[in-house]
Amino acid sequence: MTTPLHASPVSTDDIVQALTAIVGPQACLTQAPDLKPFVTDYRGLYVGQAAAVVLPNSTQQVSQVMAWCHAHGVVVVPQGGNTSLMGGAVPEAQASSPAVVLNLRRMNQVLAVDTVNDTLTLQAGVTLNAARSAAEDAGRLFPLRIGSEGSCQIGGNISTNAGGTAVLRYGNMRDLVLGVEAVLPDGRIYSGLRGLRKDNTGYDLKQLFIGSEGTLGIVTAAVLKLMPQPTASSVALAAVASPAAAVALLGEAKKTAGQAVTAFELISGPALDLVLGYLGNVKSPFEARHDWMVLIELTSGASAEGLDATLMQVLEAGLDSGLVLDATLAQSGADAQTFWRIREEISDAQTRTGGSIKCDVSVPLSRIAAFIDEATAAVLALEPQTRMIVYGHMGDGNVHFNPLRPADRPAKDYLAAFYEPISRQVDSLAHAAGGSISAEHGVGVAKRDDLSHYKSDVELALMWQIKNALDPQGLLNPGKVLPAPVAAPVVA
Ligand code: 2HG
Ligand code: ZN
Repeated sequence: MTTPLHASPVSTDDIVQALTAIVGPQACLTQAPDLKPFVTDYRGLYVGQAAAVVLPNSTQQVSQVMAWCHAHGVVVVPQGGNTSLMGGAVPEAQASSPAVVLNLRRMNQVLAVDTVNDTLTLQAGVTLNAARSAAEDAGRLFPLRIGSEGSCQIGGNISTNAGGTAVLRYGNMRDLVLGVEAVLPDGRIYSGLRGLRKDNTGYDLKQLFIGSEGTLGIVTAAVLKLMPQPTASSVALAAVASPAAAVALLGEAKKTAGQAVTAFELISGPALDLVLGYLGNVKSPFEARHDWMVLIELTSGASAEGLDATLMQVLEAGLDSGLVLDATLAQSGADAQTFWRIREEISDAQTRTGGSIKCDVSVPLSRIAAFIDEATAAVLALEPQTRMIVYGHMGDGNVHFNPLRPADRPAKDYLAAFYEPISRQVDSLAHAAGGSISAEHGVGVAKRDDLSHYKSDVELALMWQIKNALDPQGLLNPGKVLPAPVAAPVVA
């Protein structure tokens, strides 16, 4: 367990005075109404407390804030766009000492675009949308694609190793980062802004800051990989016979279209019903109601007609073999956008409805269909009226398995009765199938204690050893990711 070195914490006034001297009065917020959006998570489920919010405008300022907080035993919670679904970016509610939220949004400069090296160098507070636009302006693609791209920031994408809808083709954020600059808990700056695709000079230190959710350092800038921009895309929605049929169809698509398969998203019947009800003005692309659908996107540098023909070939083979029950190919960019809108608004439709139990699991593709069947049966055995909102990035093995309250049951009652048993069942079935209980949303507070059931003692001890090596006082984003430490050190 980490112990703050400072027995008597400094007062809020001391903190505000010192941090104002570093970032300036406009960039040090202290009034309750100003603090509120920074201490409340995106869904309003986690509300913490902070002495101040600082908005530094340079790596030097971040470094000075961290050095001061380190010297005075003050907790710092790094924050980007505050779009975490796991409560990872807001301070704890029951903190024993005042925390400072350090939000990176003023550090929003694109620093360099190199179209020979195919790299984009930017500050951590650039939104994903702005990063994608900067790439596009240079005739390149930055391929990370997630629903919150208008507000989430590159620093947050890095520290949570964000995934999304194009992982099948391009990988997670970890696969897209070449270099990182990060400020350590004691204020030192790790300068790793290198744009190299090969660098075997010992430990790959940037990986410490990717996916560690701001518990080891604060990412302040990065060098990202750029890709060639596809010139054509083809999108279809297909109703499939079952999750197993969806997996088989993915195999067909990969066989026929190879690398061009960019996205392969699963949508359950109840998920489609929910999102269409929420969108109101969008019609179902199918005449009949189906239990399972997939959205398939192919992209390439070839011609649009050629790509449509390839996707038709996949769908026709699926229809012939009975995997596909019905299919519709987008006839225009507008159609494709509507198909994507249907998929991307499912999450908000759930948030708006309230009372969904979010299980963001991944399972090897070879076992994912059996997992979905088993987990569905287990949930319905607990509450047969549950709406099975099951969707997500099936192409990379990631399913958002989000059982939703029955329509006539208040969210509070449903969550009180079923949150624990349902998430435990779903997570343990995913784990038993060789899967992960958090595929792309991270751990934050929401899944922190669950890690102790699903990680080995060795894994947990190593995580604590790394945390203690970088942040021995436990001042950086405390209460996130790491469950209470194992009692005794693990001896090999
Ligand atoms: C998505 O894929 C996001 O839409 C959100 O990862 C998933 O809300 C969710 O569970
Ligand atoms: Zn997702």
